[in-house]
Amino acid sequence: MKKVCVVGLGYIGLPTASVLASNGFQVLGVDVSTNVVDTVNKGNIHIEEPGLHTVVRAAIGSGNLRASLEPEPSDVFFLSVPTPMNDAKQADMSYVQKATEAVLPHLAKGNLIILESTSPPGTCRDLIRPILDKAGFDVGVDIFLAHCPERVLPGRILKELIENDRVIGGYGEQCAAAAEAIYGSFVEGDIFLTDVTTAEMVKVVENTFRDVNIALANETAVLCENLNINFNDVARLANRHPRVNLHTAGPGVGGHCISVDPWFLIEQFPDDTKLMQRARHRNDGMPAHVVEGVLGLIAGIASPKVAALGLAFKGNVDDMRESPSHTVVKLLQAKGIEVAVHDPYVKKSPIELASIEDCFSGADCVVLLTDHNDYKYLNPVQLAKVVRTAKLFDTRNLLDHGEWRQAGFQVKVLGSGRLAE
Ligand code: SAJ
Repeated sequence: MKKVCVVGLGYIGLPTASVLASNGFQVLGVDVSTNVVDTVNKGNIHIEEPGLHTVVRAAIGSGNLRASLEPEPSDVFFLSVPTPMNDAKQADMSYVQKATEAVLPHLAKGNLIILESTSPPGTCRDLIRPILDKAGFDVGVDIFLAHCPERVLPGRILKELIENDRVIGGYGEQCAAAAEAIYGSFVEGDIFLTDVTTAEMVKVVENTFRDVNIALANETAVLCENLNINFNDVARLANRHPRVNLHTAGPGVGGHCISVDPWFLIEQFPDDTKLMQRARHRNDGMPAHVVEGVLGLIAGIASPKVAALGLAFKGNVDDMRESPSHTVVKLLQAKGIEVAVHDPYVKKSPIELASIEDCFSGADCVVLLTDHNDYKYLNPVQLAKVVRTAKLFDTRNLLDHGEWRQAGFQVKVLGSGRLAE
């Protein structure tokens, strides 16, 4: 049975460690947080993800998974640590560097190191390899190094961890083959082998592809508002073309992936990434665009109150990182507007959260910011009785607008110039 050490027990590391453990590997999960280590050792979890608690509990119960603050000698070391962006929009690679240094004293010839963290192209070659070189290892000969970027969607992590295709970049063919043997034991999707830097680029460009396409949707939505037509009609009809797939317009792009990863390329190649930079700015500008729409709806109302629905970066998750909904609320508050915020998923928030009743009570404009499914079941007839002015701005095209109009609401949809269509 192979012994595996997973460094970093976050959204990727913990599911990976527990899936490996349930596939017969003897796994040590390592984290710098005592709270995380204690929680996992009790069979509990510190993050919200459907199905994860069951898998972790079973893995701990089987004795195949343990958590610790320190790595131990192992056959395989996974590095699943954050690669955030600093205020200067540069990748902060200090966690990857520290994780590599932390496993160094436990490495032996023949071991395999797999970087899973999304990283700027060149990280394995220019950051990890020199650390291993300095410690006297010959990478590709007596130590194997591979990059296998995670690709899972929050909310569907366990399913996608097993079903998604994987790209494995090796520091030479032997490294890629060694990593393939590990992933082949639990991945049901296809596995493709390449070199490390190609694998790093594949991951970053996947998220950049998404960012640029969402920016195109958002830009088209703004044009549709000016033309007094509806973006959602345009997208629905354009997408009947076999090679067109307009993405969904909205209040912006959040999360710790799509809004961050393009900067890894922009930072390295500022002159050759103008398209990516324009896309980032378009998406980052959407919260201010939403605020303009809200201001238009409440113009002329004395001491207006806005009811904001949703604070998470996307529907049905509790994650607020880089959330455009949060930015909209902050921008409105900075203008001195009273905003009551509701989110059924977010538990810890820097902004005070209200119950749905308090949120709507006396409101002059309801702005739907996050596409949580729960909001589809709101009763506009009841809510029309408690608001002061019945106005709705749906920035996600989520609600049944006919129903809300019938209940007396004036309805604005992001990407549409028309009111009360
Ligand atoms: N969004 C739109 N319009 C769209 C799609 C998304 O405005 O058409 C917004 C969402 O509301 C959200 C943001 O974009 O604010 C990102 O959401 P998402 O669900 O598209 O993606 P993430 O950030 O949760 O996960 C992404 C995934 N990458 C791709 O789909 C290419 C996931 O597979 C990656 O594993 C993950 O990034 C990651 O960790 O890199």
